[in-house]
Amino acid sequence: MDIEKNLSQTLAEMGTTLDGATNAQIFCALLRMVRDLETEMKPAEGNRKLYYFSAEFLVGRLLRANLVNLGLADDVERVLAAHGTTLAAVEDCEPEPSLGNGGLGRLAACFLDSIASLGLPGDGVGLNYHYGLFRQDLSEGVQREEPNPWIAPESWLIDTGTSFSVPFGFGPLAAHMYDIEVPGYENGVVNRLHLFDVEEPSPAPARGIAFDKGDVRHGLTSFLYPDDSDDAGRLLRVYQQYFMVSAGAQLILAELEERGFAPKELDRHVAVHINDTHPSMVIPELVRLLMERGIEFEDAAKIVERTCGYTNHTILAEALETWPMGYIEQVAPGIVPVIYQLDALARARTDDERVAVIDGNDVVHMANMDVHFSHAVNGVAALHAQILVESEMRPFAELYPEKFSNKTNGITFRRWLMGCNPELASLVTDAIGDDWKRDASRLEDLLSLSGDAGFVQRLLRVKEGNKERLAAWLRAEKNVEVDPHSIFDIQVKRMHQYKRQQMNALYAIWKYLQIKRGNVPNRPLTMVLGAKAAPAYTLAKDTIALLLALGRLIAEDPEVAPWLRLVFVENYNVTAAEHLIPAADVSEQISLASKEASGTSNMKFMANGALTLGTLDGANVEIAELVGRENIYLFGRSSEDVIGLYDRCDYRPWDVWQADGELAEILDFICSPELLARGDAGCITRVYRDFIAKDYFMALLDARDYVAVKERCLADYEDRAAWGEKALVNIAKSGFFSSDRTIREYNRDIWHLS
Ligand code: F58
Repeated sequence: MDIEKNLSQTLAEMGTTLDGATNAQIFCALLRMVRDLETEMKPAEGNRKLYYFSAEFLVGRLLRANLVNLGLADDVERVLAAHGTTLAAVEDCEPEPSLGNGGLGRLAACFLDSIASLGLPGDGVGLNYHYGLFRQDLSEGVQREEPNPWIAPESWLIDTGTSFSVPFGFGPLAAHMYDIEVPGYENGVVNRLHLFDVEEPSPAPARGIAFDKGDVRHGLTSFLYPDDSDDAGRLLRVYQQYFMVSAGAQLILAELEERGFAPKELDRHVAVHINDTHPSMVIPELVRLLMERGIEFEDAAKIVERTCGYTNHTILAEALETWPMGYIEQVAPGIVPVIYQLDALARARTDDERVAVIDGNDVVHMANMDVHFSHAVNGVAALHAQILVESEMRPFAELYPEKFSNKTNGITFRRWLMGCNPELASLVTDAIGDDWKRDASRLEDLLSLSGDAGFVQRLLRVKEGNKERLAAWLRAEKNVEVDPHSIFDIQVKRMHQYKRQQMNALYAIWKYLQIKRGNVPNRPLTMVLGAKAAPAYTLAKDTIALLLALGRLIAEDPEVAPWLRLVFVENYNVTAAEHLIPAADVSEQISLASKEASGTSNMKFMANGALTLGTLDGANVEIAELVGRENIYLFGRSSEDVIGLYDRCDYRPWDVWQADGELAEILDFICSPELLARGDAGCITRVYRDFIAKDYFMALLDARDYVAVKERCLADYEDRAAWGEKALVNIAKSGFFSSDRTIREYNRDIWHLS
């Protein structure tokens, strides 16, 4: 197509020209062009259709992703260059959809991309949050949460004009359906992400994210994960969940009928996937709707079990949702009798109380309901699936061994290599051709360039360019200066104690003290962290305060600042990740072994040529197997050791603090006057106390090994040729982590779409 002509026409309608238009106007013209093209494309077809239910779809900005998949990104870039702008500048006018939180939501977005790219019939089902996950403000040295409005007058949302009536306890509420189109990679397919919304949404609160949680009719789709520290907040989450699944289930049955099939044929023509426990009520809702259509309870339950699959994303017991039956009675009385019947059915299969759907306190265990009434249950990395089967879900795995499997997570290389690192993508293509764009496993062809000093040099130069660009972006967007010649050591992910950003803080203190003593490194180090903390998670917010204070202390110390920087990137999101990941030298994946189900940033960093510094946790285990021990920096206790320590209640941080003088010095520095003076002393002191009194995720246990291995890693950086070789192996082996591979496995073992 003639892109220049198309854009010029649209811009003329807007009263301007390609040369005279602002980037914002060009963005609108491109948005309209893409939407027009996609309206003419068709969804994938097949005998069975997948509905992927998820509370989050962290899709990221969509302009570039759509252009890449339509095969137009390079042409658009050329046209824009001829008119004095760039795609990067234009896409900066696109607000990032605020529809997700972390890995779980980003995984769902990668999956939609792969499902469409593989030409499989499958749509996403979620909610259209207006102010989404909060925007993070760090200007006062602590995290403050602000609304994150992202829906502009012209956006990717398509009003379908369709709505479904959701039968809440207080009466029916219309769920209006908006769609975002999901094009496959150069295959003419467009699937859909369906986002349900209330008809009259509340305006954003003037400041902060506190709002009237009782005003469900208007506020239901305001925020993702409304504060659940009180009953109103918890109830609102149940309202959100039932709204999503009831509307989604009605959509499924309407489309089934349109396709000419009877409700009893649901399992033959539909696959439903439950992404974590937020959509679990789709099970009783589908049973209820089938019963309304004349199917007996037992048959309906069987049909639904054969239709549904469930993915678990965590072994942290506190993260497995449970809801008091009283809440469900208030929100969704229609499914209450169904849940009691499902509980009875499960009890007929086993008398093991540990796996009951409803416990003795009349509390519903969502994951338990999922496992009993899905035909497939999976973990998200080999180690995680093994821990599920051997310990966390052992009674279930004994009851239903055939249901359990692993599906190691993946990422879409369209966004996480072609989109965010075009320089590396073209270097790779120049070297091995472009088959890897359709089949990421072909990246292994790069191994034939191992030992080619010229190629390795070019690889290193791409990284240098990306570091320069990141430095410019940080200056422009976040008002932060970094030295592009320093080592970029990056940890970006949700803020959580198990991910151990607090251990990274200990390293920063150790390094600071080393430099103060005259032990300056070979080369400056830039530590970058980015993370949002859940609004009610005090210790996570405290850790942010500690890192901010440390960053200030280091920056203000003229002896240390030339050698060390600690940058905390405000409001970490997909867009920030797209700038940070291509520029990373070291990828921090330092969770306590056994606690990170998989991780997916580890895969993105690897594909972009960063070396992993990590524990043998989640998918790090598979990364280590793929690249070999010489191409990864591993440290810390094994998952077996950690599980043993928990089982025997055999870890006392106080003892570590008493026995290890050097570590005690680092820890005590947290409460030093110079650090306390540079941040919120209350928050910082709480982190200190937690380290010594609790340290539930054993940061002190692994801290020494962490510091030692990190130092070895940073020293290795100086042999640039050897480092480049390691990066090459990492990129070459990253193809395993394509979400296309993951989706093929889901389809082969669970969905059977074609
Ligand atoms: C993440 N979970 C896992 N949860 O932590 C990560 O290991 C895994 O790679 C990823 O899922 C994809 O499988 C995750 O992101 C959440 O964000 C929770 C959602 C509900 C509220 C608490 C956080």
